[in-house]
Amino acid sequence: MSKYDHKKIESKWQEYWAEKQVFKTKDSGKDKFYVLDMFPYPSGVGLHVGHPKGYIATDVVSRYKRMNDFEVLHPMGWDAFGLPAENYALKNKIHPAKAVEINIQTFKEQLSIIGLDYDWSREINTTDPSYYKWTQWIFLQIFKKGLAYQSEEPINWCPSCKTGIANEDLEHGKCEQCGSEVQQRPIRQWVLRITDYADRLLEGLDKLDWEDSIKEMQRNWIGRSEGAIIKFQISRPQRQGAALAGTADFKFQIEGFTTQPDTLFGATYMVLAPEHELVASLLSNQESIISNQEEVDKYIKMSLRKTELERQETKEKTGVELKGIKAINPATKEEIPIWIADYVLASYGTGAIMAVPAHDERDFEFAKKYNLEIIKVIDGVDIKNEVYTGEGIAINSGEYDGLATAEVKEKIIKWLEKEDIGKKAVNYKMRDWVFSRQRYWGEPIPLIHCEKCGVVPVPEDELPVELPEVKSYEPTGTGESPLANIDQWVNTKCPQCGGNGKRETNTMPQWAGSCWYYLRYIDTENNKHLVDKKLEKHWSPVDLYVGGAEHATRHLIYARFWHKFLFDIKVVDKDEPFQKLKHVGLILADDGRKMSKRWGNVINPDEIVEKLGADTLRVYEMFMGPFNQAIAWNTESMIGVRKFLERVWKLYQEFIDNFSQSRDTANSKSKRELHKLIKSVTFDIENMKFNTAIAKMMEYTNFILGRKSKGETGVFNIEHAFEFLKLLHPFAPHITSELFEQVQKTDQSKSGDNIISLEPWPEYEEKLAKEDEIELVIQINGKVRDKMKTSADISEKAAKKLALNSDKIKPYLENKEPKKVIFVQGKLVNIVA
Ligand code: ANZ
Ligand code: ZN
Repeated sequence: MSKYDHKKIESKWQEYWAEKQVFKTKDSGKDKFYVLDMFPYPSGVGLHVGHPKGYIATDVVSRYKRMNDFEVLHPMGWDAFGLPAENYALKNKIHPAKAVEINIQTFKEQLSIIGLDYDWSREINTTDPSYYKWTQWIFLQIFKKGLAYQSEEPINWCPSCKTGIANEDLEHGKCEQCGSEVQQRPIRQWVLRITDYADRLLEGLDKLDWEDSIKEMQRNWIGRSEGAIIKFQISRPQRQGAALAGTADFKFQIEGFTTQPDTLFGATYMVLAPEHELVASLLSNQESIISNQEEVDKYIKMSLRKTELERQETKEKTGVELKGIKAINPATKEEIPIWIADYVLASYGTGAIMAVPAHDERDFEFAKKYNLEIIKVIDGVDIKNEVYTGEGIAINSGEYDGLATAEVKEKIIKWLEKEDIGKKAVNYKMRDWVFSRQRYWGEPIPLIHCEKCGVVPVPEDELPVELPEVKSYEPTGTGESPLANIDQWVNTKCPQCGGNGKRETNTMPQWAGSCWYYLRYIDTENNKHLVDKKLEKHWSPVDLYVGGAEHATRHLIYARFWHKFLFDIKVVDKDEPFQKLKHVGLILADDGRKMSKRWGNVINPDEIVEKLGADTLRVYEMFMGPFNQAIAWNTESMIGVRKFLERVWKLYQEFIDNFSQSRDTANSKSKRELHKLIKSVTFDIENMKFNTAIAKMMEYTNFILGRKSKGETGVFNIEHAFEFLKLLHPFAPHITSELFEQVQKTDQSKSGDNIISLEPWPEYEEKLAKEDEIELVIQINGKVRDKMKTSADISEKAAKKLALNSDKIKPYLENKEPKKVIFVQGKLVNIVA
């Protein structure tokens, strides 16, 4: 009997697949299935065992779909621009382009030994000029539609990475790349109007087959709030004895955004963010309107030193009253004090609020601390809190008293609009997307600054604007990219007037290339269009997209944004790119921590492939636990998987050695087991429950071996032999290819050179696949009190009788008639006593 030599088998089949181009996507006219991995960014350290988990899963699905007669598109490529690649290159003193090339080589080798069925003829690399030509092209279309603008607003500046970064690239207020404390610096930036798409990004979620948790993260990130903007007039109270009359020409006002206009009668003070422009203009006013200027100045300086996050997180609220002015509550006509406090953020809403301490916790805390008036305007009690934040019936609200919150809201907004002192408003947490970086390793932004014409797009036929060679790609730290130092490249002619122009030297952020790569896989060679219209229509949307939950917001929002834009300009046919999304749970180290060089707990897939084989690695990673859950590595359990494959190998070797028995008719028990297995493995793969699919195949193998060892005949014939291999094939493609070939060669009745990867998926007969025995659960008032094995199609009458006569049940009934007995076919009997 031959030994299971995984090395020989795995390299044999990997070579065969590559040479025969078995997995090349064709134009076959079959139904399509597009299954996509989030392409990796090829880092210097290579893959650890966590990375391939998602790739193995898409490979299982891809192989399964191909066997189900779909034309499958399963491509792979490299997301290679961006800070990590550049920082790695700087550290190792090689050009980023060179570093990327080396790293891709390593990654590709590591992936190839796992036996993934990618169509490598469609490989893409975001740093390839023929690719980023189209990234630039999309940017130009966005620019031409007025959705890209320059801004000088202060943004986060990382002093160590020496570049501006978007809010969403911060981790707890620090640079995500290097952990440095960021500063606020005004730098000229290109910004994309993603907020124009906020509502569509939100609504689009409803029709997507995504996990709820990820949809919820997107909803929170977009953060849509409905409410009103209300204008409050500012007055200067008559000071005793002072000649400060004449409030009539005093035209200042404050606009506050609120989600609860219904609480207007309870607004007892106002708060401005310290950066609010009104504060600056009041302070610089010659009449010295604010009487405590010094105190106010000091407070502003102090709060500017804090990051937004610190401001939101600090427990103890602080603030200063702006003395000398008051606001007028438009509903009560009362004068209320105006404060500045840094718990109000300048970047949200209008940067000013009406404070309702009776019904808002932050306002309450603040009012308590500074002794401000608290007026309840909604009737209700919160047992845990002094503040009532729920809905209820209005009180202390004039003509609105007695009405419910929703109604008050509506009526007050109507009144505000009629009186022209406010209007309905929607606000988003999401900001426009800061889209430029002051670094070398990114797509150049294809614009030219002309003294006469302003900003002029590079003509499309001159794309790509290639990254020039530089002597030093170190960041300059001046707020300009290293490209700014290359005069030859920077100085150019204006495409519009022919005069002197300068190229834009900012580059695009790391996220740009991944915003549309899934479209390029459809048509990688096209140099006339980003993607051919007909092909795009055929292959879109991506049917299944798999990747890490860390991309739940940024990548998946940016890509949806660009896709919707491309839909609007009629480049793509559908307005959402990814129909189904599944997220991969992390693989943790065996110590339960994240795998990291820092902890020295990284497990390398190459070693496992070498020692135990790719099939063992693949089956183990799919068997570890539910696919989307984090789970710790366990070497023993992996060895268990290897033993399973060895048992399969042995089963088939014996089968081949005793091939004359292969035509035995299958006995009925064995037949049923096979059909049940086909049904459940099919269901499990469709639902990405890979672990249970594998568990059932293990049970099945044990069943067969057990029966065979007892000398039973008709347990495992030629039909079983082929069908089981096909079920296992997506998970363990090498060993199953080899065994399939061996069985075929032994079987004289077949011509014998089919390969299993292109065989049809097994079908099952429903009546054979039905469970014949079940565990009938017996409950009393919903609590499980007994379980018993019965036939699956037990009748209602028989099941009830069985339940009522159970020794475990009788004591609960105390000889009384139950009120009701409920029967669920195939599952349970519930007795209501
Ligand atoms: C009055 C009010 C009464 C409020 C009440 C809440 C409860 P979301 O849901 O996040 O949109 N707010 C508005 N702008 C703010 C800013 N720049 N900084 C800090 N807080 C701000 O929250 C909107 C609510 O947060 C607004 O509604 C406002 O307080 C506050 F019983 O106005 B509310
Ligand atoms: Zn010009």
